[in-house]
Amino acid sequence: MSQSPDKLGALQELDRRHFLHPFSDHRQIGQRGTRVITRGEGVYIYDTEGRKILDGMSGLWCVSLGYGRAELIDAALHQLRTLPYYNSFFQCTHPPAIELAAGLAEVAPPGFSRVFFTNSGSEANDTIIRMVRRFWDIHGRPQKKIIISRRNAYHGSTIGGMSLGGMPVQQAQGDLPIPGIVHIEQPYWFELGGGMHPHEFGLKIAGELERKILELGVERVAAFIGEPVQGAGGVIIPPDTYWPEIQRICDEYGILLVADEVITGFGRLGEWFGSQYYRIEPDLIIFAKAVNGGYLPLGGVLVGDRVADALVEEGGDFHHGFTHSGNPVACAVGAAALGVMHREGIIERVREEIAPYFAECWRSLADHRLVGEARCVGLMGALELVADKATRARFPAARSIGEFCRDTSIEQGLVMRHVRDSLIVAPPLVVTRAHIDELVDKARRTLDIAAGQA
Ligand code: PXG
Repeated sequence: MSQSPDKLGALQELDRRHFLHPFSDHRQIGQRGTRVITRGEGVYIYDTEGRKILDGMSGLWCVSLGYGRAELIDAALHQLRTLPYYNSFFQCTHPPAIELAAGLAEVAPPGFSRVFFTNSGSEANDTIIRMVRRFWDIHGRPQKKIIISRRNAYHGSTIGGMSLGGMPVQQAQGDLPIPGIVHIEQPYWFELGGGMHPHEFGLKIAGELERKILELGVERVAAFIGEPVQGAGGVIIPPDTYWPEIQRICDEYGILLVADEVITGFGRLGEWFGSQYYRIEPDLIIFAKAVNGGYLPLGGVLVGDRVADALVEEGGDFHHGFTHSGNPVACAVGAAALGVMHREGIIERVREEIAPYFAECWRSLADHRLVGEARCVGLMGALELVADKATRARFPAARSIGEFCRDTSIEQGLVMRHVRDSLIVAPPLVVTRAHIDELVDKARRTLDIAAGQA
């Protein structure tokens, strides 16, 4: 499937001239060119030069069932032929959205029976800003508007999603965050924990939520939002004490708890939802990406009964929705993906077999001289790259060792992503032990090459 150098060059040139890429420095694209991915099969992607690359990031955390799944493709084709589009406004509905909504209610934690569909995680996060504010309005508490989020969170790229996120460099473009969103510290022990035991650190950071609620006044606080494990922020795995304390605080002050499960949903942590892994009981769950194996744009909000009852019984018209809310083709693929997850016991297999094997192999990288920490949970892993293991000192900022490793890794035939000076992976849930061996071998080779240059 490799293409001639001429064809590749022509594609890259058209790309450079016409395609404004998301989250990309276009001058760099112009200088370094792009990798043109043409095909995917199982857990591998192929580029125009015919190179076979293990997809250690599941696309962008979404292709959880691998590429080329006949069940998903057939479901899309069948639905395209039957009814490619109809809306779900104005008392209309259609079978794929109904079937997927019911299927999601079945796998959601207890107390979730309703779903609001969007096309992306970002739109789902914009939706919850309106939904939690609407919830408190319905309860006669219109002054409860503030949503508390965390630094280094990622909740999407729309104005609402980016405001909820906690990445100042990104927020500086477009004068964000919007009013009514405030941020507290993240549970990033390796970076911020110093000499503190992780348990003590988890409690301390969670305690910031309580202090912030008291500072703002509980009568103004509507909700807290967090990713069970921060993904784009660098696979930040909270200490065990963190989520129970956050839950206690949300319960004590009666504020809504929103779990953004765009990455942790649908088996990534070996449970249907990361909330179940951490035993938290959110009021709203954001999903997207792996809901339909990443084959088509689809996201949404699982709406817990506390909020759904208010919206449904007392709320009247909720003036919110998108042309493609519950798109029939995207939903049909979602229903098919749930079917695959059930039939093949994908989630149980992650929990019982593959995640423990991944943990054993991934953590073995901790002995490498560049690795300050090798952490993982479910099928998410991160390596902290350091110049000095004992002091956790980083490399000078001018040398992006993370970016060097990302590029080297692709040359070795493995997609890893870098976040600052860490490397992260989130392979498809269908990886075998042999794939994990390959992933860890290639990651080690990458580290060796980087160490040779360091
Ligand atoms: N919430 C979370 C937790 C996410 O990870 C979104 C919301 C937004 O979803 P949409 O579908 O609007 O993109 C995300 C998306 C990265 C990367 O570099 C991560 C995401 C998106 C793009 C890049 O890791 N996550």
